[in-house]
Amino acid sequence: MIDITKTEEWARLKALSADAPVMREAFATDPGRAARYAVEAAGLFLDFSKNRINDDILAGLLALARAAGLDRARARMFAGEKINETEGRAVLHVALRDFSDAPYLVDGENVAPAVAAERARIKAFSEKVHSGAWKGFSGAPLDTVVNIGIGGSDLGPCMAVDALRPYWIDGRRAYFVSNVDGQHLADTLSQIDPARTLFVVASKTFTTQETMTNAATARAWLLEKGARETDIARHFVALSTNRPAVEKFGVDPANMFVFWDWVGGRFSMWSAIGLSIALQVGYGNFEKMLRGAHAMDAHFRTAPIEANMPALLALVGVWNRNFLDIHTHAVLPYDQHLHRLPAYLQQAEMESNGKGRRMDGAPVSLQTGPVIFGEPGTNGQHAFYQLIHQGTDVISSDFIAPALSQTPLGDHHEKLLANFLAQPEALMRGRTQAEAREELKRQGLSEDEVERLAPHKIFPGDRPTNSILMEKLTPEALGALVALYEHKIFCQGVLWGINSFDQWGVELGKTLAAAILPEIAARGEAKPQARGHDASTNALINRINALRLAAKEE
Ligand code: G6Q
Repeated sequence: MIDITKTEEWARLKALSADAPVMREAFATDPGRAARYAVEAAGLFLDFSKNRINDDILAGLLALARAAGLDRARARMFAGEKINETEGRAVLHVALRDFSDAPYLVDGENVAPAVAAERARIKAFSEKVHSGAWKGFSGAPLDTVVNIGIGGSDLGPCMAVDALRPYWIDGRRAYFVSNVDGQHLADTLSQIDPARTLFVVASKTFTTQETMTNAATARAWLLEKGARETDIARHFVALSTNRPAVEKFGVDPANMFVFWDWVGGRFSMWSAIGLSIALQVGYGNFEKMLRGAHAMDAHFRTAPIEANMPALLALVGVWNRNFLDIHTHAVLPYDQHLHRLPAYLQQAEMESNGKGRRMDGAPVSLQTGPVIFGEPGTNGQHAFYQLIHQGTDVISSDFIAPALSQTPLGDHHEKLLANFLAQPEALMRGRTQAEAREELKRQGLSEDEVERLAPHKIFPGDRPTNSILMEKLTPEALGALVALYEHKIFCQGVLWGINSFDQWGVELGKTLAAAILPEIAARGEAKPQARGHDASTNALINRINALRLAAKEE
């Protein structure tokens, strides 16, 4: 495979980066820039003009995409080729949200009919729960869902359920338990009525320690609360690819919803993993979310790279990361219902592109995925934006907002939007020393005070942002937004020459935790001294065990 950093295209961009435009000047001299550096697709509008780019740089980035074979890679993904080479898997989450008759081939077999059949099962099951035909052990209908899953089997549905709050079915509640910290499950169980609760055990592998532990405890709790063994089938469903493990756990296979190995965990909320979404907002709205994602897929698949929203978002990200050396990227949704989107994208981006090896196993010779973090605006403004505006590290940001609120309340939304617009403007413009002085003078400060305070009031500006605007946060818009990021992540992985679809980096800690588990003293039992780890880990284990034993003696 080619080393992209050795190409002429890379060298050209390197040369251009030495003279990257200053945005304030670029906007002053080029009024057409906002219109040129914007794209619309699937109900979303992306303005990427507040980046340190110009026509030459954009042309250079498009040439880089060609050199990296982005067109071809995109076609290979949609064709079901095994582009997740280290796991030998196709990557076809796009098939989950296609309602046409288009075939999606995996190993020569069209998987579309199986996808449609599983969606029909999800629809039928959600409707049975909603109508009250599906009853719990006391004969009462189930109005509460507890989704037990972690990582890709938690973050997507949890984020989407919050995002679609205005679409919640009256009287229904969905909880999400992920952490193996028993407090998470205990806190949830303390709020719910066992007779009215459906546990949705979401695990692709059905072997994940956290999920299996939580599911077993929830099962025992239900039995303790009056259910019999024979009632478990009415209160537990499983979302998984591992039928034998589901059966072994005791879930009736009739209550298992399946997906496939070509659906990566962090790309799985469109599959059976989305059952909790359908249960909370209705299958119709779940389907609308899928259709919104498909609209973005159709755009991504067919639009030329120079007019392709995910590809352009990816390319400006590459520019910022590799040529302007920006290592942190903030996701800032100006919509309270998107408060879990930054957490969702932390996983989507960092687990996908936090890699140091190329697809062929060689070390990369460039910087890959940036650190992703974020909070909803305006909250973040009163917290960490200080560093984004005036810190010594330059951070790029995505600002996301709906033009219309789902729940208009006085002038709240106008105020929210004013902030959504003001922050990127401020980050782009900054404030010069002369402007800082002017402002202080206007406030009537003495010359001395003006001189003393002016340096603190300078904003360097020139800090890159993207603005993503939608009409309203509908299920369709949410689907399109998430698909936009999925494809952006894919494009960046192609440019960086890495496999965005594996996650070997999560393995080592799991292995070590399994080794340590038997060394943690069960409450009240003396344990031998921990050995065989580094001195720090040994000492921490011994200290924990001492604290646990002392607590028993009290
Ligand atoms: C996602 C990751 C990871 C995974 C969890 C849960 O891409 O693979 O976050 O989703 O580890 O795995 P299970 O669904 O198998 O329990």
